[in-house]
Parts: sequence; structure tokens; C-alpha cells
Amino acid sequence: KRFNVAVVGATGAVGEQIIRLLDERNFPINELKLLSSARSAGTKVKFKDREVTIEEATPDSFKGIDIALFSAGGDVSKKLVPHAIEHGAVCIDNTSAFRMDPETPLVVPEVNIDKISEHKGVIANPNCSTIQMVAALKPLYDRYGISRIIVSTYQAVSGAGAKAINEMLRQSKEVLEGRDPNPDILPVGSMPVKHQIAFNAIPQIDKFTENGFTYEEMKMINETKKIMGDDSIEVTATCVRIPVVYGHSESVYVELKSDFDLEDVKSLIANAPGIVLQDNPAEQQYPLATEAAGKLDTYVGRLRRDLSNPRALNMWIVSDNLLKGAAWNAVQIAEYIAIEQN
Ligand code: 11C
Repeated sequence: KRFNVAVVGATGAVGEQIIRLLDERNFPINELKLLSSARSAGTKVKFKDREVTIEEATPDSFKGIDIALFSAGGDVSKKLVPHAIEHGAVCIDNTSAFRMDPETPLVVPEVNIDKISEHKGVIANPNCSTIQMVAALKPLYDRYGISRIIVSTYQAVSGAGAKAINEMLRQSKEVLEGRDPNPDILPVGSMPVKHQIAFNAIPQIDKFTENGFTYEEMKMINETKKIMGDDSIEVTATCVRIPVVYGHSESVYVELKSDFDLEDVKSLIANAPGIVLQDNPAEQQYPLATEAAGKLDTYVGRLRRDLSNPRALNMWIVSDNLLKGAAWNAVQIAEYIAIEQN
């Protein structure tokens, strides 16, 4: 069977990668519908041997669509996903709109692909920083159990969209030329205070919640429990924006429920699907955002037993936030749906 596929948010940083992956992976497409806001409608995009004109996304856009991939922001998803479902489409939603809805599966294929069959029209794609962490920790969870995770992130500006990338590049040039960098977007476009990102580290991604954690940090805490299907895992997170374009890096401390052998941990990670072990301190080999950028896998290194707790491990996890963290995870889910229906 070939599918009628819609991509909502086709001109965004994630939408562009979704289109590229559907093309490169030869997804079985009959009709491809590219949708965006009225502002970008009319733009032409090359897809295989055809040219597809981007159309404005409206409630009627989904007639005859089998699979719809959404990455145009939570408000667009909240408004249009119900219409797409009504027209019979399965929606894969990249936003946080439905992630914590108990009826909606939150899926990282390497962790809980079995959940896709429970969907009621929409499958949620988790937050980028959560995806790479749970994908890397899953083999350890299965073998040893996990009681606690403490994570600090070093997140790329592309997570905040194309405008944030431009802001970081512009500011870098301005600082090097001795000019004043004018912060305009980061840390959060809709908040009044802005901070310089060039040559800086900003400990704020998304707005603050009432408990002092940001929404990004709460996503890592809540989504991890839901994806792993285990509310007993204690998670704490500090999320930081750094001047890297592509690739989120994470320092993760994880307490296991039973004694472990470090060589066994390395071999579990080396053999896990979608994970690459890059851990050779003698050769100064460890994951780097510059090397993970553009790749589909998640890279793990700096694996070491914690000195304060022999049942805990420290590690460094890196992945391309626009790919495994967003577009690739979504296309992977679409591929599973296609296999299921064929
Ligand atoms: C960032 N993680 O790096 C965010 C972007 O909930 O899908 C993705 C936000 C989300 O800024």
C-alpha cells in the first residue's frame, strides 16, 4: 500500500528534515501534501521527480490523508489534529500538545514501539532532549532497572528554531567585531527579557513553571516516566542553551537498581538499536555534537562508575536534536505504521 501523507509545518526546521527523510528513505507515498501557515503557502518544494506546492493548512486539508506529521507548534496541532483524525488520518505530533494525554501514546521506537497500536488517532513524538536520553538508557533499564536520573543538558540553538540559529550566528559576528550583540529571541521569544547566546550558556529553555523548573526540564521529568512506563523512576533535570547549532549533549548520572559490570554496560549500549558507543578516553574518543550533527543515531560515551555511589553511572549522550530528537523519530513511527498497515 502507498500512503497519502501530509506534513504540517513544511517550511520549519523540523518539517524540512521530515520531507528530506521521507524522500531519502523512499517512504511509500502516493500523494504528498505540504502544509504551512498562509504566509509560506505557494512556496514550491522539490520531492523526488515532482515539485510540490505548499498549501495553507486548514481543517479541510486532511481529506483522503492517511498519515499526517505535525510540527507547526502546539496551537496548530491542538486546532488541526482533531480535523485530521476526523478525516481518518493517523497523526504523528511533534509538539507538546498531546504528549501527556493519557489516551495518547508517547513513542520512542527503540523503547516502546508496542504502544503505537493503542493510538486513538494521534501518536506523540517526545521532546528532543528526552528522546535521546531514554533511547540510550533503555538497555540499562531492561537489564538492571533504574531508580534515579540526574541530567544536565547542553542544548543547541536549532531547538528554538531557524531564527535562533540566525541570532546566534549574528551575535557571534557582532561580538568578534566589537559590536553590541542585541539579543532578540533567546531564551524565549514570548518573554520580555532576552539574553546573549553567543559565547554564553543560558540556564533557561522555555518558560518557568511554578515549581522553579522550566517546561523543558519538566518535559524531561514527565516524559521519561511515561515513555519508560515507570513512574517510580526519579528524574531531575537542568536544561541549558549553549552556542551550538545542531546536536543536544547531555551529562547523565543514572542510579541502577542492581550491581552492574561496566564492561557489560558498554556491550549493552554498543548493541542497542539506534545507539553508537563512542567511548575510548585513551584515544580521546567521546561523542561530539559536531560529529553527531546530520546523523540518525544517538552517541554515548564517557561511561564511568560513579565514585560516590557504586550502583551509579555517569555518561555523555549526544544526538542531532532535529533528527532523532524530532524528524527522524517521527518518520520512524510513520515507517512502523506503514509496516503495520501493509
Ligand atoms: C529546545 N527541546 O531545544 C526544545 C525544542 O517540546 O518539542 C522542542 C520543544 C518540544 O528548545
